[in-house]
Amino acid sequence: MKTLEKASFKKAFIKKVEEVSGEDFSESTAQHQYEALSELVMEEITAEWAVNNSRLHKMEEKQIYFFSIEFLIGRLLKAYINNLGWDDVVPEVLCELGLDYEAIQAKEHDPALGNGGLGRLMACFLDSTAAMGFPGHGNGIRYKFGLFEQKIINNEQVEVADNWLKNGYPFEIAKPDKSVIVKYKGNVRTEMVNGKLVFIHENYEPVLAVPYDVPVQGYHNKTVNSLRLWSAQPVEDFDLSTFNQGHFLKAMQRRSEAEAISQILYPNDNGFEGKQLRLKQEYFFVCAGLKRIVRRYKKFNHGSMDGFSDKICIHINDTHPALCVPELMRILIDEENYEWDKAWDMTVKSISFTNHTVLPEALEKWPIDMVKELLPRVYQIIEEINRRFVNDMNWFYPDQEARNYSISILKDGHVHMAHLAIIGSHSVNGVAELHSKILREETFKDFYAVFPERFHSVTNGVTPRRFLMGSNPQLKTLLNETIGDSWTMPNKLSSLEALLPYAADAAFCEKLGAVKRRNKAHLAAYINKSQGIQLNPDSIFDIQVKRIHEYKRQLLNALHIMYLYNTLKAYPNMDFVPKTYIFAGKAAPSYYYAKEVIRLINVIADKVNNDTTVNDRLKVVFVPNFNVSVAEMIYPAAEISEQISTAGKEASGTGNMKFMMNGAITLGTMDGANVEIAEAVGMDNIFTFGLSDVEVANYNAHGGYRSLDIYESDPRIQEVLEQLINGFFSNTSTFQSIYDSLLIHNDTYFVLKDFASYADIHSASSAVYRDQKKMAANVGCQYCTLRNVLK
Ligand code: 26Q
Repeated sequence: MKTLEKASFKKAFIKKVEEVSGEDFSESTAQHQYEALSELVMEEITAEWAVNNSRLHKMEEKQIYFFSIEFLIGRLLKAYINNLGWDDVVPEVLCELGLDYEAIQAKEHDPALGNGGLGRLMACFLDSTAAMGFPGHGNGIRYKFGLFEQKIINNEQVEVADNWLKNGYPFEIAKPDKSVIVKYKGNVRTEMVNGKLVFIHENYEPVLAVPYDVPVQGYHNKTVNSLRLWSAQPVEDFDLSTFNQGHFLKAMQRRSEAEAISQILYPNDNGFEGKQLRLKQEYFFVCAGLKRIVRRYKKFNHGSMDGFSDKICIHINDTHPALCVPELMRILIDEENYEWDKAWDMTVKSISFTNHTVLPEALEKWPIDMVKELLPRVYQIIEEINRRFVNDMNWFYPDQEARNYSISILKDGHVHMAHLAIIGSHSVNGVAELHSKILREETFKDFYAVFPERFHSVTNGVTPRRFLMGSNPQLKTLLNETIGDSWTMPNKLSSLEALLPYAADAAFCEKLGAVKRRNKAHLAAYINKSQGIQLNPDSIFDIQVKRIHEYKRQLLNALHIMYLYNTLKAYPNMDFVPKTYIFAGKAAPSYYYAKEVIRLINVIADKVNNDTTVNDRLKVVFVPNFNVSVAEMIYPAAEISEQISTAGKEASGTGNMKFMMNGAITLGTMDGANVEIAEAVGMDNIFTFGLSDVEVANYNAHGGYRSLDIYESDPRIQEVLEQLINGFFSNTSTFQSIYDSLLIHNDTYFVLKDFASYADIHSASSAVYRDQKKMAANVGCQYCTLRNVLK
């Protein structure tokens, strides 16, 4: 890496600001400064990017392409500056010029091209891949509108369109010359050509896919990979003057239908929505991405696809890109003239698949008629894949009729995308040990019986560059001063184990506490400024931030706070460790119940925060518009990380890891990657509670448990449930649907069942906190867990 020379950078920056603003430097705004800094960064990166791209074309190394319908990349300016090693010079120069680096960074609209876990995981993988110098690239959609912005109005979530491109985006390069055509609808005709049956897709509706590339810069190395995002456009701009009235309207309709494909990200997380537009999106980036990869490979290999699977990995992130399987088959058979068996072998060798959820309502299945109409040739291929697969199964397992039916791709009028993905991949993985076990033993057990060698477990990881070094610079400095900086190198996070002896070092623990205190004050200042709520930075910051979903059980946390409030009111003089409960997260706009939970949390916050009798001892905050930038501010300020999903439901969780690497203690169920966190830190350094996945499964096998039993036997629960419907927290409204779900619909997510053990573990955690020394040692111990957290 070239080191940045301070004086020349300062000169170049001033010049650039004047270029972008057309004004004297003294007249410039933070927006101008942001644009100038971004341009300077891009100039540096693009030079190296070109070198990387030409190296890539030589195919010396195997290349991986991550296909994902979401990439939740977060802001890039600071990440680029840190990766370039400019983080010592840039802030200093800006400071000398009297500018505010944070304000400049805040001008970057945080791209929200994902919902949560699965989209953010892809962004972390891209970061790690580049940091380790591997050639790996993303392939996705350039949504015009990302995930909605969340406002809280009258305690409720209100969605506002996320027009993230309105001021332009400085970190992308449009490559219209690399556009490709994606074909929808129409019909397939067959013809004999030279004794061979060929398939001709005709009368289709073409859409132009235009790629925009975003550089993915490695950490202190020369690697620059690419995230390619496709934008949908009409194939040609019609010469409107030649159209009569009827054609004009038709032409305009075609235009907006094409543009609609990349117009908006579906805001559902862990929930399937079977809309045709979504299926169009799925085929759109699959078809466009594969076309360019194939074209590039053939150019390298003198026009032949032979050897493709030795050089190219296609990784599909959940089932959303599962059409890669039939689409690659279509290319190999229809366009490259391979025989079926050879094409199938190449396809399966190229493709691998990660599953991210076991919730039945999130598993994708598309009505056969919809797939047939939208993608007639692709559907024929799916049918043939299925026909051959079912034949094979019946041949090898003639006595397994029920199982052979259960694993087919086409059944009950639907295309089952997970089945397509498993059958078409050489590798299938879950995202934590427990989740992979559930895939093998429950969700995909019939596939596991047939293809045991395909199943793997790859526990998720998160990038420490963004979520520790970038978001918590003071902790980074303290760690460097204490054990040196070898842990900052890619794949060397386990060097943090050198901290273990310092868990008993009072001076170190004091410094660690001081860093935490500053991060808490920083978050408190943000909350005070944006929401006008004053927090006590000496209270425990107990934080739950993630999408709002019944299985994640924000409700359990909320009910427990209601109970604590009731206790404080009843026993005003009790010994109580002050607590600040912080929530953030978005609910899918159509998920009524999740939105009711948001409303409940805000209603509780209003009541508790305005009650002067509890004041400094209990505060509740719902931070609006949780996104990557807000997350980066929240994790470093946490002492307790709430990871309280119903056991067996959270595939992995990655927020749990981000909290942990900032020294928060996990309070959670034995679910997802919490299990591995518990193993790494030891049971003394984690607060676990609740039913196990096996206990939950046993109850479910017998129709659930009886929530009324708990209600009848626990007065704390009786009180809070009655408060949901008697207007106690808000005299204008009640929470009947939540009450009903718990008592009438028998509490599917075991909220009441786990309440007592949740309350117990909270009071145990307060007891530890009271003993500050123990707490500090505990925080120190967290670092040994990092061996689990990737690269
Ligand atoms: C499907 C069809 C139509 C519309 C939307 C969807 C859809 C969209 C997003 C279905 C599922 C998702 C997202 C799933 C997800 O993010 N899962 C999370 O993945 C993380 C990374 O592996 C895990 O850590 C989390 O546990 C898991 O919930």
